[in-house]
Amino acid sequence: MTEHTAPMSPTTPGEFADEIRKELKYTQGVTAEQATPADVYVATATAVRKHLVDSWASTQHDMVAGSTKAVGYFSAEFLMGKQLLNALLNAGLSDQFYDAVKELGFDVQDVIDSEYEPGLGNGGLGRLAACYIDSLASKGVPAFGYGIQYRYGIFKQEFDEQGAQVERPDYWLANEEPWGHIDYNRSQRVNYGGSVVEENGKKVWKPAWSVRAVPVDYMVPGYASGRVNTLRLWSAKSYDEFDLLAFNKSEYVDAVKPQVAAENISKILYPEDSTPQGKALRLEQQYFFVAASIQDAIRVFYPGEENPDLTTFPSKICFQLNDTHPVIGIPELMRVLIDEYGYDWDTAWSITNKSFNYTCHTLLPEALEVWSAKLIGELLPRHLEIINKINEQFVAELGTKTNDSAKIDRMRIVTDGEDPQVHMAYLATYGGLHVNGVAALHSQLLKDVTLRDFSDVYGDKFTNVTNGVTPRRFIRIANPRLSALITEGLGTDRWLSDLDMLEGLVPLAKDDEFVKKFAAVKQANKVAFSNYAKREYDFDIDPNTMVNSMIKRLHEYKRQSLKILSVISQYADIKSGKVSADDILPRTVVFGAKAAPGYKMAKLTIQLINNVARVVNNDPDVKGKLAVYYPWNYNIRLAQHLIPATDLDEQISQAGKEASGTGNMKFALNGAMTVGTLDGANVEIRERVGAENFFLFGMTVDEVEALYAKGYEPKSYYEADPRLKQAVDMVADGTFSEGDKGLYEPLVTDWLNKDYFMTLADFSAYMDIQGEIETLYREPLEWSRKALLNVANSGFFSSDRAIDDYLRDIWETGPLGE
Ligand code: TH1
Repeated sequence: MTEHTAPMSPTTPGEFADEIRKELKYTQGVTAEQATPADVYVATATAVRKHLVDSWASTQHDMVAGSTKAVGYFSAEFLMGKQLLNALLNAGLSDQFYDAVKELGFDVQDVIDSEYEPGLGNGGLGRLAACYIDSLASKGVPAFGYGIQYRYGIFKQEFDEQGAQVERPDYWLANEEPWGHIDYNRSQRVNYGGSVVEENGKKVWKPAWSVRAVPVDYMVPGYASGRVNTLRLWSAKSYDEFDLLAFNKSEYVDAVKPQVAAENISKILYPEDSTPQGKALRLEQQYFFVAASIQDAIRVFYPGEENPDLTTFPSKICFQLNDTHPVIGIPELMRVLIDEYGYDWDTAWSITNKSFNYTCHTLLPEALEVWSAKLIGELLPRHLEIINKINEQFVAELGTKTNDSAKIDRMRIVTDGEDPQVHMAYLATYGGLHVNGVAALHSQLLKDVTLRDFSDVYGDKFTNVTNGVTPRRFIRIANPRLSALITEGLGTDRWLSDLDMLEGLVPLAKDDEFVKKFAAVKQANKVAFSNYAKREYDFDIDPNTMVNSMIKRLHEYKRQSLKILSVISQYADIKSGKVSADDILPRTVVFGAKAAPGYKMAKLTIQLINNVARVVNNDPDVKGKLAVYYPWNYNIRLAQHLIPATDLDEQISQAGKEASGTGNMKFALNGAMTVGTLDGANVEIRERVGAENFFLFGMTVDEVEALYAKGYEPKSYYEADPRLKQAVDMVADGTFSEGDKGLYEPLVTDWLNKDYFMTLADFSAYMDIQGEIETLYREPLEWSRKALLNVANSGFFSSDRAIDDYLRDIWETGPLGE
């Protein structure tokens, strides 16, 4: 496809209004007069889907008929965000939609707001999967996203009277959900439990129970590609008891028990980020979607074939493992090939090895999934046998490559001893062709530290793909004002599918008039955000202050505590009169973050932030100078509103802990300046936008390592910097807990005695750079010029570029028909 702008559908606004009316009448059963905005939303969604259906069918047809290898993106999370505006944009119906809805007598915002945001992911990893399937479709690469349609997504976050996080279930399917198409006729059986017996010299798995995996299909329309891919999310349903009895030959009551459990499999998303839970249900989920997806891929690419030649499988589709969550797919494909299609071990291994690639998203060793062999054996006995055999083969192979037996021992996929454990990252590294990290620094650290032994032996497998984000959602839809200005500056909107074109804005950074327009866009976005925050949260945000945002999961390594300690210090300085009123740069600090429900320190940090906000915002002494807001339930929608309005973005994790980050990219692309450490993709952002356009502070990875080695004593930093001492003391003395000195005791004790992520060690540097930030902000034109250079030089961080990297270095495929 060579067309660059979204193909404008020939549909006129009047015709589109008629289509919506028709859906209201024939699908919803209401007239336009009776309809609510929610009805209009559903009718519009149904109408848009009809515009996409032909391209969807032809994409699938061309994929199966053609010879272009497809990509199967296996991910336990897809954090899609709302679908309506994205579908309209890619169907070329955005303008028609606005006019049609007005013609029908509705408010466009009300219609858009009627869509409930699906929360089928925790954070960056799930959102990355959503950006990648958008880019795959926009490039015309045949691809499936494969995952789980959880009935409950990430919890809804509320704050109680004390400012503590309360989790509420997110039953997102309570209302009509017009995007997912349930396809009962293409369901798959997924088996669990039981035992393995030998029959005629063959291993035969006799499972104890099974689940029906029903696909729910979501169209993934490409931007300006004419292609529509599929996101296939599996939903667990039980088989009826008759079927079960025939299958299981057990007693009725015993028989239905597991079937109740069956539907639990896709019931809830684990609200964990970076720290896996090791629960049996989680493994059931992982196997559930992976097993269904592998069967599905065989069905799709060998339609109706009894005895398909699966040696061609790796030329039809390759699977990307989004972190370790789908790694059980490796032994599953082995099982399918050997047990169901009769291939010998070596042939099966050769097919499997070519079919998988693995992306690692973390550096925290404790975050690499490890399953007890006992648990795997109970749930998937045949898979445990296969994993053990893979391990034997692996250890033997290692013996030919190294004499270092200690190293071989460290690398075992299945550990030795009483209670053997299975290392999923090791299985993925050995079982697939490529392993990649998600930013240059991260990929380097994977090779040097986390997977060092593996990179010694299998160095060729290791590569980097720096993450990216989709400019359609995160610039075009989130920031229409900036999009219009970019298009004006470049004289075309082709940048939306070729983001490197943003470089064309570099010369315009010298043009004061253009820079002023850019500043005006930011100001208008801040006003819009202030209105949004008023409407949604009843916050009174002053759009004439610097908007300073920190949005991401709440995690100690991300160091929200560093930010809040600095806010406290600033508050103390204003109150004590240490800084004069004229010297204060008015600032609004906005946090957005959910904490895993069982993560005590993270939850206490939330409570601290909320109470700092309460104290600061109610203190007349700092009014107009400093304000702190914590909109609850941070999600994609809030991100889309806040990012375009942000002046200063916080990326302040301890160096060596954030694998990449993707929020950092979204902010840079929307013209925020970043204050950050040399961590994750910050390193590459700074390289590209220029060191002079990035506020760098803090220790490097090497300095962090050296300090750990030397023995880190956080208390010495507390004693050395009076600003830090004062801030910590205020947390301890009850200033933010109505005098209760016990509330934050666990936080204070940790800071002073352990502080594993070295918040205290980086505090002084962080405070010192605030001066630089404020000096620049007082020069609005210079600030905006630098912010514009952030936009102009961040085209690299498009998910389209990331997908190009995957296509070239990992998948070795490309657009359909090329
Ligand atoms: C995140 C990483 O923390 C982040 O740095 C990165 O930008 C993002 O992935 C996308 O690559 C991760 N999210 C999870 C979630 C789970 C387990 C591990 C990670 S790493 C459940």
